[in-house]
Amino acid sequence: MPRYPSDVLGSPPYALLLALWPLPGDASAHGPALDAHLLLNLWIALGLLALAHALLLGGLLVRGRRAVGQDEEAHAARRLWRAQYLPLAGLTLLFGFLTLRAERLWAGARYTGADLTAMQVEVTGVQFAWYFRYPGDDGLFGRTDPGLVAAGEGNPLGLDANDVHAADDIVSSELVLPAGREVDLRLRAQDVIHGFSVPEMRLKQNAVPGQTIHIHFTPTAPGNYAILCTQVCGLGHYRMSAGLRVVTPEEFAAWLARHGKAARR
Ligand SMILES: [Cu+2]
Repeated sequence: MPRYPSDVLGSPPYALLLALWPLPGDASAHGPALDAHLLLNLWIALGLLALAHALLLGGLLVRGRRAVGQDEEAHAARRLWRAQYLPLAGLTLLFGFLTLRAERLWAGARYTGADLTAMQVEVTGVQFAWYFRYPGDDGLFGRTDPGLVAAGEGNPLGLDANDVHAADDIVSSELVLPAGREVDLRLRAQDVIHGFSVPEMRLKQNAVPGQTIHIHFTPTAPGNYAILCTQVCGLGHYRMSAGLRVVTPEEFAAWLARHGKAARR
């Protein structure tokens, strides 16, 4: 099982860079492509840094000489093109290419919406905890009402017990997902803006009060991962975390059945 993107990319320069500064392991289907793009950016920046120094050094040692018969003005214009316009045009093309590539990778893949078969899970951020809701056997989320929120009485999301779709909803403080299946998360916040982040899944998205924000991904590697809050959301922000447990589809079915029964009791 590859632990670092370098294992996937396999080339010595990538491996060298990552050995010095390793990223968290990749555990989602879209992660390796994002990592490869990040590393491409870093290598290009490193190359440009080296080139800039070489040019500066070269400029100090070798002064451009005016060709015989060339007048001063034409010489200055040539220097301007070579020293400013051409590098600027090159950089513009380079940054345009990197931006378009990033847009295709990130915005294109992340915001085109999940497949219709993706599993639905609602994520709610509240000072200072994360709650995860599964729709249960009927596949529909029940109604919630802010007036019914009572974390101390076991109803942190304010589920309306009179709604027929609410009875089988499963609310958990741990996010459990099956490996290899796409999941569509709907992010919500009860009080202030929270930041949902799972570094190993290469996911980071704000949860904003009054909005339902979708992010989708496919976890690939079973294991335990930390879910962090990346927005300073109050005095207890430092302890706002939860766990993501990626399990096999069989383990997930067993977990869901166990919690489903508990929810209906
Ligand atoms: Cu928070």
